[in-house]
Amino acid sequence: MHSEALPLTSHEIPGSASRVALGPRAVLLRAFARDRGPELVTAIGAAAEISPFRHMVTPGGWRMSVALTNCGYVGWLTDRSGYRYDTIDPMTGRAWPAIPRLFADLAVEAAEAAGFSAFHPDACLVNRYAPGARLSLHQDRNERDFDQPIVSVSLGLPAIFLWGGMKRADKTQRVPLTHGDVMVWGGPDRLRFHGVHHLADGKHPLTGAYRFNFTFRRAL
Ligand code: MD3
Ligand code: FE
Repeated sequence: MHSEALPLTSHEIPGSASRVALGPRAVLLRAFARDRGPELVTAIGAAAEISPFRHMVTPGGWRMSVALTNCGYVGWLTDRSGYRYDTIDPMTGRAWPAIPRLFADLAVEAAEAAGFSAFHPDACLVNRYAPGARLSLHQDRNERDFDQPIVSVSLGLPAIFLWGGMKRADKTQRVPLTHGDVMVWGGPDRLRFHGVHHLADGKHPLTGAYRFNFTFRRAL
């Protein structure tokens, strides 16, 4: 008995998810999480039953078009008094849900694939984009240790990620992100300005009219 060898697509060949170097310590692992998509979407739904998605307000008084929630020991927040991490979800008055094992495994595997060993995230910020939602250029600097990388996972509808420089006015590069793409950022790239272009209309088989992005961080 023998079976015909089927040609494997790139994401089925172990370790061959295509890599794009976006900077000295910034790497895009195309489709790295694609096979885990269904379970990841289910886990996001379970976390959102404990801490629902909500639109937060920036210190300047703007309602964010992106809805967010968190899992982990601490969650990222914004309100009129500023940006910060907190162990308590202000909407429920209780702890955020734990980071699901499936999420943690993925974060550690992706960090290792990008050359960061011993990544122990204590926060996972989950962003939900509906068509029209966007994230303006910003830096992530509410974490204590900028030597720890950030791992981000994109699921569902595609988006254009805007990747800038060390100054807000620096030219941005447009990077298309699709379902299952994972990015890892560290070292000198950790403080780059970045954002997400307005999400286009669409329907994704797993997430419907949404894009989800979750970012694992070491906040404390
Ligand atoms: C580069 N999220 O939550 S993920 C954010 O798609 C955020 O929802 C975007 O920016 C999103 O803060 C982009 C990729 C990402 C995340 C954090 C970074 C890139 C980063 C921190 C430093 C540099
Ligand atoms: Fe960010």
